Amino acid sequence: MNPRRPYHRKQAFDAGDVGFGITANQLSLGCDCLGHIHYFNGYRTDSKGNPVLLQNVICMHEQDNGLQLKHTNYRNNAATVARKRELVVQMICTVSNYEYVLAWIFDQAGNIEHEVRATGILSTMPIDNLDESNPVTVPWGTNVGPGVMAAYHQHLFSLRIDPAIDGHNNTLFYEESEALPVHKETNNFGMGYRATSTVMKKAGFADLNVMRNRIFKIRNDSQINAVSLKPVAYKIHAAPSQMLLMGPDSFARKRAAFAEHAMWVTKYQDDELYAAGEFTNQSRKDTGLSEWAARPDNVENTDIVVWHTFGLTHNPRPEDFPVMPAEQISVRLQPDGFFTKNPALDVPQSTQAFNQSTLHQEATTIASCCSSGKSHL
Ligand SMILES: [Cu+2]
Repeated sequence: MNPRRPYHRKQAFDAGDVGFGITANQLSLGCDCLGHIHYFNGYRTDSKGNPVLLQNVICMHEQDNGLQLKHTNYRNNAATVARKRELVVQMICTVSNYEYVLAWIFDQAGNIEHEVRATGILSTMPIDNLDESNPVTVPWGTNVGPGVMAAYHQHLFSLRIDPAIDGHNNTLFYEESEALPVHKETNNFGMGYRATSTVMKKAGFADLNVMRNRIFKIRNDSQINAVSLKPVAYKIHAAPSQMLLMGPDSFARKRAAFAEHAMWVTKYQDDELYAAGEFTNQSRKDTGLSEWAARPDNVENTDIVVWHTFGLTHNPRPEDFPVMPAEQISVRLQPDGFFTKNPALDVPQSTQAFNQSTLHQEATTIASCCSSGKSHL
């Protein structure tokens, strides 16, 4: 998003133009994942359509992510505690200067998280900032080194969700929370709030609304949860993000309509897999979501596809250079009345016999270096 020539031409579809398969790292033990690891191979096609084996492009491992649940009975101090153990399925793609680390993370409470990490090396341009008496800065970039400027830019991702919530006939809707009107009989103290639901009946798009806590959910109207008495559903913990900042007449905008709105819903069609259309290389207009979401399709209680646009408005920091600490962003799918109780209740309790934690020996160390032999603790 450097406004000067020739950078106005630099608008990459990292997945569509370059490809995350062809740039996938071949992973190895000890480098990218920790612990007990299984690797999956993959294939890409060469220019003649022949399969080319890519070894170890996907890794699967487990990781500990703190507590899954805990409660201490304050009357007798008895505690129930289970750790949050996650299954991580991960690939890493090197797209020229940048690395994208893409992971699906499954936990034992039914959550499915898609995490993106962006790391690697910033795209930089020369800047004449070497004369300390005449410092040069620009409003659309950050000086990250002597003579080196990194322009502001955005990374926008489209997460395609082809849901089957207890079957393929699903509905996308959003829930908003709002204060109940103060009313002598129903809300005399002004304390209450309620949730309203809006169904996406026709193919199209919608935006997020943090001030109304707008939460998108996918439900199956033919399957009623025995406890909540509402249709079974999964909610989408969207990643609230600024949409594309390029102007309406810019080619990037014409080529990437998906980057204008956070949530899209289309009726399922074979071969509609890529948000900006199948062939993005040197495309002049979007042949993806802008066309598919404009069809007057009913998307209520049918086979739908939900697309979530999220990303990073990345105004570089000097700390992002020369190699960038990973920026992390994630979208989580969470059961919402899909189960009848906490699905992690059968996770074994966390115990010292299993965890084998060890005690930090700080007191001993200090005592041993004290001439008096007394601990300062
Ligand atoms: Cu960036």
